[in-house]
Order: sequence, then C-alpha cells, then structure tokens
Amino acid sequence: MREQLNSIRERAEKELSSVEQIQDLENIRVKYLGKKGELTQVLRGMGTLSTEERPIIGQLANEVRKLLESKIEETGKKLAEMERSRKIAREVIDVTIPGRRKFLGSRHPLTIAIDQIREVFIGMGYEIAEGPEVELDYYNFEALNIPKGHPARDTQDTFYINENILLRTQTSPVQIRVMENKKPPIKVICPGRVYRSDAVDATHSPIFHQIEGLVVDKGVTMGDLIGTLQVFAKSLFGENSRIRLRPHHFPFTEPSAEVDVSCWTCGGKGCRVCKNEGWIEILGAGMVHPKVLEICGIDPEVYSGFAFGIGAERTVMGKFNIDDMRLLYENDIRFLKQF
Ligand code: 2NM
Repeated sequence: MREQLNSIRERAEKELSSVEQIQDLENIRVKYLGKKGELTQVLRGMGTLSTEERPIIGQLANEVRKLLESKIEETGKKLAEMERSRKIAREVIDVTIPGRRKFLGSRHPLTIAIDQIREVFIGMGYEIAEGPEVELDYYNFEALNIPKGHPARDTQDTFYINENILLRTQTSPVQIRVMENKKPPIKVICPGRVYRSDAVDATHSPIFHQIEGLVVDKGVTMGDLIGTLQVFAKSLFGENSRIRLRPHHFPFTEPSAEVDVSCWTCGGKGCRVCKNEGWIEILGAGMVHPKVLEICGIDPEVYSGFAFGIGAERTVMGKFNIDDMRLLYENDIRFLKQF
C-alpha cells in the first residue's frame, strides 16, 4: 500500500507538471481524488490493514491527499493566470490609432429659408397653421372660387386621388379651413408641401413648398399688404431691397398682383441672377375675393383681408444662387454641406 501511495503521488505530480487545460486538470482530480479515484480506493482498502500499520498508512495517505489537493489548486491558479495573460494579449487595443471623425449634418437649405420666413412673420404676430396634403377638391378649388372647368384645375396640373380627393396644389386650402373655424382677426402663415403634375427640370418639380399668408380683419387694405411684403423682403434679402407689384389675375383675390423683389445680387441695376431685369418674381398676392370670404362664413361687408403665396424653392434658389432646382432634392452631401 505504501508503494501504491507513492506511485499515486509520483504519477499525479508528473501529470500535473505537464497539464495545459483546465479540463485536463479536472480529469486528473477525478482520476485520483474523485469518489472512485485511485486514492479513494486505497483509503477504502485500509480495513484490511493491521492495527499497527493502519495509522502509519493512514497518515501517509492523508499527506498524499493534502499534497495533491494543494498542487491541483496551485496548478489551477497557474492555468487561470496563463489564460488571463493570453486573453489580454489577444484583446490589446492600439490607443494610437486615430479616431473616426463624427459627421455632423446640417439643415437643408429649404428648411433654412422656410424657418427664416416663419421667423419674420412670427415677429409680426402671425400664427402658423397646417393642414392635410391630401385634400378635398372643395378646399383646394371650389372654396377658392375656382369652379369646375377653370384652367387652374386642369388634370394636367393636379394629382387626383379620385373625383373629390386630390393632392393640394397650394396651401390655400389650409387658410380656407382657418377661416371656416375662426372668427377674425385672423393672421396666419401656412408653410407646407404642395403637388403639381409637372415634369422635372431646372425650375420645376412635382413636389415643392409654399408659404402662404392670410390676414382678415376690419379695415384691412392693400396698403397693409404692401407694407407687410416690404418688411418681409427687407428681412429676407436685406435692408436695401424693394418690392414691385404688377397687376395679375388670381380667382381667389381681387385685385391681384405678382410681386417682384429688387435683385439681391445687383440691387436692381441688372445682372446675370435677375437676367438683366433688376427684379425677381417670388410671390403672388392680393385682396381676398369677397366670394371666398362669404363661402367661409365671413361677411365681406364687415371684413376684408389680404393673402399672399411665396414660392419657397424660388426664394432659396435666389438666396443661395442655386441654378437647378433638382439639386434641392438629390440629397448629394457635397451640395448640402455648403449651407
Ligand atoms: C397666392 C397668391 C394670392 C391666397 C389666397 C388665399 C385665400 F385662402 F385667402 F383665399 N390664400 N392664399 C393667395 C393669394 C395665394 O399664391 C401665389
């Protein structure tokens, strides 16, 4: 039994000295110290020994067990430490590699212009009103004094969903809804997306943006309209800019005008930007037609109002000197980065 114990110690120590995996270490433990392990078997056989031999062999067996236990623990620690070092070596981070720069986006030029226009009118006490882009024929045309058969509602220009429903061609239907729901005084601007069945080219897009304005109160005159548009032009295009009204026709205003702003590039002398005109057309305006007021339940004998519509794309293209409208929708980062 003494030889057996010595043999167990020697073989276990030899195996422990060359072990490389935690699992192999566990196998060694089971092999010698487990329930059916070699050392356990020896201890079980001690009943056959004489009373003199039993304590001596018992002590030796205990020493071997303690020795193996401590060697196994020690080897386990060593293996864990080795594994940790290997892991650290694998996961090494080179802190000298330069970082990746975060790309910060910017506002779209259209948004910049629309926000600026909103600010100007908010400064004059206007509220912002919004409405559906999928609109009833009634609000887009009928209530705006554009009866069936009028060229403005030609199917060439309008995207119809069905006979009564269409994509709004202007933001005026929002203003009709405001007038229906609110008693004067009314002072709103309606920025938003509008749709017309136009082919895409440098100055046309089937989806574009408008900012329409509406003021209704007692005693509102053409003078108020002109003063308002003058303030608008100066805030957007500079203190020296002037406006010019040319007579025009809209079904929903009377009188109506197309409005030009003096060229922001040459100041009116004539240049490439204004095609030598000195003036650039950016909006339409007029006094709200009495029929439109009446349709909305506002007495035209008591109240009057003015309205205007600003083309957002046209304004942005002017402001930023952009010669092709398509650039505004292509999302080319090299273009957008410039604003
Ligand atoms: C324009 C030009 C002139 C306009 C009229 C109305 C309403 F609802 F009051 F009748 N809203 N917007 C208007 C007038 C729009 O856009 C070029």
